[in-house]
Amino acid sequence: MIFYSHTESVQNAGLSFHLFVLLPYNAKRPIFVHISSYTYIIGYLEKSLASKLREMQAFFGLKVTGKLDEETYELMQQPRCGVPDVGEYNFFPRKLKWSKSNLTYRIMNYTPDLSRAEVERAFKKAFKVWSNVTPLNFTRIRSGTADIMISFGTKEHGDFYPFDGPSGLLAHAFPPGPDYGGDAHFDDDETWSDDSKGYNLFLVAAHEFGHSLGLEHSRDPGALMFPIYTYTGKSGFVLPDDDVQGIQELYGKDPNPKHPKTPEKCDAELSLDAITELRGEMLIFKDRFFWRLHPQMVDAELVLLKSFWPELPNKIDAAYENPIKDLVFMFKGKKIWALNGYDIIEGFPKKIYEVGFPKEMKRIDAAVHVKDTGKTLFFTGNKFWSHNLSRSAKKMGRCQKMSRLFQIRHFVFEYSIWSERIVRVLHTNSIFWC
Ligand SMILES: [Ca+2]
Ligand SMILES: [Ca+2]
Ligand SMILES: [Zn+2]
Ligand SMILES: [Zn+2]
Repeated sequence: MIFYSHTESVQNAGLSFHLFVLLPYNAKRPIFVHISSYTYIIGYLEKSLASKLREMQAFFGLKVTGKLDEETYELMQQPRCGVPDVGEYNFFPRKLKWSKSNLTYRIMNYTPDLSRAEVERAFKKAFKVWSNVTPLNFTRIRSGTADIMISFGTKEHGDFYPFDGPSGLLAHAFPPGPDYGGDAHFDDDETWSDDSKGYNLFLVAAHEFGHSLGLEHSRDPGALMFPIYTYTGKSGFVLPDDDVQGIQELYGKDPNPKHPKTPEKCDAELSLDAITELRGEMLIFKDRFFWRLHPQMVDAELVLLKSFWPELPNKIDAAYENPIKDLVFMFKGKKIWALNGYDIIEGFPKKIYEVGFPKEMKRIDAAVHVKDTGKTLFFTGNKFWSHNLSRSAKKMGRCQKMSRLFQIRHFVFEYSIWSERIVRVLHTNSIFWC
């Protein structure tokens, strides 16, 4: 036996462990051994073939025989990832993960099957699969040591996990750690493609990088981390939920998701885009949605804005109702829409300067129609206008400075137009009875 290399030193339950890779002369695979300052060896030896087969059969939901029966043999012939499904890494009770969120990768060499640009695009896209749903960022470096070193190789390629010629094992990757931790290797005896021919490099890479980030194989046949290769189509790859759950368990969610979230009405951080009444109901706008709140109902109904008004933009700036005319006005940027129920009134959208606002005005922050006076108040920045849109479009009311308080998020200010002061400050959620 020889010690191959010292790969990492980790803190676990207050003890410092060193991980060594032990190589018997006849071993096809390294055996991992724990050595701590207290015990020389907390042992682990290569399992017998029968027990390996039993684990594999259990993993794939086959009949557990411990024998190389036809079903198991067929499964082993399928193109697959070379990372063991159950085995060496499971010896460690902890989850391996990177302790930083900015990771680097380097492409060490290229396959002759694709152009360099295609290879780079496939890897970039594969990293994006994971950075889209986590706080992780990946940067490509062209020299030096990256966290994730990517290479193509055939047969024995320097890590004692030899590849096997065409098909069978396609690739493998090491879990997070120093040295070869995180590194991903691709079998260049395969034909790599950017479509359905041979093996799709992007798909295999996205799977392998899952291992590079600390994910193990999934038993979910729909998951990207399922060990058997399945081509899932040319366009629009969507990371399955099982993988999203897995990676977010390790790294948490993306703080700035590009995937739109559905707002939660009782979220303490809730801020709203606009509120208006419509034929006795209150409509509360947020992003792509609005809540309908009927005066007799406690529970607000959440609806997609486009399901009511497909032509309207999402995330509107302001809205108000003129109940006498049965019209709702909505604002976004320099545009204004007038709506009668589901219908947009002819001639709209108009530009806000066409209805009397200054040309340089970029947007309206909020609007409220006061029934008792028939006037509408428009707020923008720290100013507000009192105005009657539908009567005299060109005649603007006086412009006044208002309290800066109106700009604080998460709160609603109840302002009395009679006493001209704020009478109540409420949490935004209070309109939903949270
Ligand atoms: Ca192979
Ligand atoms: Ca590495
Ligand atoms: Zn794998
Ligand atoms: Zn390798």
